[in-house]
Amino acid sequence: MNRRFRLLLAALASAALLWLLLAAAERALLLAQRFLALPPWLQWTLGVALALFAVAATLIAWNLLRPRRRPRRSRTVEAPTREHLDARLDRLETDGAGTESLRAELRDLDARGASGRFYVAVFGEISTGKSSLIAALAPNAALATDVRGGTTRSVRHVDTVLADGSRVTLADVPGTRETSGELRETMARDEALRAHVVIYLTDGDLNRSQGEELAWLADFGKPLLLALNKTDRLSREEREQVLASLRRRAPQADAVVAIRAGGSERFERRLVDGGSEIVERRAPVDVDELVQTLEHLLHRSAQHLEPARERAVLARVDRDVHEAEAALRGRQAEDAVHRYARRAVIGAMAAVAPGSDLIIQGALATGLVRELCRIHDVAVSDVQIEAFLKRTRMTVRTSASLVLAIAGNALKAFPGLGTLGGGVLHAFAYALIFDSLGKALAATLAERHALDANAADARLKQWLGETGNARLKRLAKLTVDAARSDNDANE
Ligand SMILES: Nc1nc2c(ncn2[C@@H]2O[C@H](COP(=O)(O)OP(=O)(O)OP(=O)(O)O)[C@@H](O)[C@H]2O)c(=O)[nH]1
Ligand SMILES: [Mg+2]
Repeated sequence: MNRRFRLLLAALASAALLWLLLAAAERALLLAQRFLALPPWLQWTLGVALALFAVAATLIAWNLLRPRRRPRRSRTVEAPTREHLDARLDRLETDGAGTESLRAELRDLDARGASGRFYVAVFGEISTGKSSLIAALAPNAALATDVRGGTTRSVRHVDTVLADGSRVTLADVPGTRETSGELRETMARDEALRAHVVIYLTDGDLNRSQGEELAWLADFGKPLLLALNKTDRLSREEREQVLASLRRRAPQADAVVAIRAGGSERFERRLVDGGSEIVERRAPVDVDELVQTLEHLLHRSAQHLEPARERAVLARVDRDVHEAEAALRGRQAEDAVHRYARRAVIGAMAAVAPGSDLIIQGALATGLVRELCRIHDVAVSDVQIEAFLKRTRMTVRTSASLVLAIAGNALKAFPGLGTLGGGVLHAFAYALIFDSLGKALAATLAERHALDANAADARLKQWLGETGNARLKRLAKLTVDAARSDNDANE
């Protein structure tokens, strides 16, 4: 488009706009004239209606357009009730699973709740100055600090009284992100969950993993104080920049403060002979702002502190109970599969004339399915079981030659099997089939919490062809043991 043409278009558009404005003005004047010509009572009614309309429109527009503040923190972590957890722990104990560490965690929860003390965990990456901060807050407690990362190896509690008289127990925990310090990191995280307030320490701007750690802590909904340590290493400008960045990147933190928890400073001292020497001494600490903020947080949110702490601990115990339940179900399912595979072997050995076709032994297979569903708390009907077994029978039938070939190889590989005489080929094949069926179904139930025939059947196909040496050896032993015990019982 050339310049002249664009100018012409602009001129036309301006003229159109002017014409529209004039038309609108004319209309407005006309309306005003008509309005003035109205009787006063109508003028008032119309005026009030127009004013109400304007107020309502403004309110609606404000509601739609006003900048929304982000909710300060996402309280996403949910925890079960204490009664619910206790009942699940009781059930685990009845089934012989160890629960002592989880019971101890709950006892600790009660003890801290009853103590009337505030628990404050100092959390952060290694060498950010956690132990130094605790030493600054409780000067009489001896704590090790070291320039080498990873000084604090276990959780340590230090009691102190704040200026306002609050009785506080500070927890010094191992630093996170230490090479091969996973166990200590778990220790630190668990302790952070047991605290009323967490002080998250950093000695610079947040890196990605620190950001994730902070978000994880914030999800438990307890007060979170972000402290920038080692500010002596920063100029005033740098310090303000880092603080601003921390506030921006950690909106979940209730407060962001700058501190100086320790370290040393070097200075040059003039000697009497005119010379000089470099002297190193403990640097003065500056944690006043942190202490004041901590006192403020403790008292401002006093009524929320214990519930949030309790919720965090219960959520963590819940996660562990869940894992313990899954592990227990896994063991129980394994036992059941072993038992049924044994019975299938005994059944095969006892058969007068073992058939050339491999068909899953009906009653045993039904029993196995029922038991695995019971272990996994999955309700199933007889019809569902029958439909599932019908399908697996087809799969076993189409895999029969593969299964018999595996059994044949096992007979050669494990000489003990050969001594069992006739029927052993089928006996081993049944051990393989029941083991595969049990494993496939148990894994599917654990994953889907339902008897999903498609998924279980797909797994069954895989397991039937699985010929790892350890597996075949285990099944050979199972076959020999079952067959021998059956012989012994018959003698
Ligand atoms: N310059 C300076 N150094 C500090 C400051 N606070 C702590 N340090 C030094 O940082 C190093 C680590 O301090 P620690 O208190 O051991 O750190 P930590 O976080 O407990 O370390 P881990 O227990 O290993 O995770 C030590 O050399 C401290 O002297 C500070 O404010 N300024
Ligand atoms: Mg330490």
